[in-house]
Amino acid sequence: MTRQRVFSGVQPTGALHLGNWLGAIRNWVDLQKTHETFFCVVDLHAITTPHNPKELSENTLSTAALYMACGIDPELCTIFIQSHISAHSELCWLLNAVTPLNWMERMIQFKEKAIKQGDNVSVGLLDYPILMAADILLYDTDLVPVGEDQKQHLELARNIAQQRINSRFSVKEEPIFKIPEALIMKEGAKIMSLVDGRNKMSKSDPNDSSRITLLDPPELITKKIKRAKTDSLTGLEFNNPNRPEADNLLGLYSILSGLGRDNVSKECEQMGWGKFKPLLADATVSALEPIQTRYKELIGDKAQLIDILKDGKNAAEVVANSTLNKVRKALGLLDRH
Ligand code: AQP
Repeated sequence: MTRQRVFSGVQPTGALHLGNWLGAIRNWVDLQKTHETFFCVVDLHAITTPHNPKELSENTLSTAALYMACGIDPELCTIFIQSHISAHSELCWLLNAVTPLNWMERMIQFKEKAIKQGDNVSVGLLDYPILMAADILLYDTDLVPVGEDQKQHLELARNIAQQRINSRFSVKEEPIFKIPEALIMKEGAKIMSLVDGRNKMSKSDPNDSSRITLLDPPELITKKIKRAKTDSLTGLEFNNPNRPEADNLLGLYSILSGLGRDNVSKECEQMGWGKFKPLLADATVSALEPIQTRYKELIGDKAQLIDILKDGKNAAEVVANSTLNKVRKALGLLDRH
């Protein structure tokens, strides 16, 4: 039986944090055992906001190493760098040509990120969801693991595929693109900032104390948790809309300790913040320790890492080029071979 295909990626816009791990990569580790998986470091997305070139290449390699340190296994999945396969940019252009501008102007993430950047908003930022559509559609993807924040982008990819390509250009009703479905992930889907429980933890938040990165040393983790925003109440609880920090930190503790929500609910219902924070710090340090150890080994052998990414590129490119050629042909571009 053929396995369903999954595609996903993370932008190398900075050090990966607990949100990227618990909301995305951790789920990929399970998916690679049951699905055919393509995991990509989406470096072309990372240049749509202001960036430092030297940091970008370092972050690209370290993101790939972190995927593997978290348990992504190149024997089970295809792991590669987006910009190494030119079909991503080319399909993006083809999709640009058929997508109405007003579909793009509705994208919430664009509006949010554009506000932060004032006059410096690039066309690339507006185009980001079309590049994402190209990423997904190139691999005949069945399922895309998405958090709440990416649902709108996946819907756009589906609409472009169905309404702007398949229904207009398919010959003999044979669809050009497979229409991908969202795979909504379970508990821990959204990890919030340590300095404001109403905002998500993010790589690009200028405040370093807002996130715990996967490579933070134990002392720094403890310090960040000690400083994390709390409230003046004793006893921690889930799901109280007036206590977003309690919900977030308790949620983190339940996942990182492996105890689960019911157990930590009981354990912490009478607990004060002073007692809780060291527990959370210890659980975080212990959960990250094996990832950090494995990361050091991987990043210490760059030649091997680059070989793995080359193999991934070669495998992914065959699939990507085959889809791209189908689209080129359907749109009437003269065969280049
Ligand atoms: N706080 C979060 N909680 C749960 N999941 C999260 N993800 C990101 N932040 C959280 C998930 O990580 C994957 C990769 O995200 P991305 O790098 O492509 O872009 P992003 O969602 O915009 O992530 P960041 O960390 O906030 O990066 P910047 O600051 O560069 O925009 C996605 O699956 C996402 O859901």
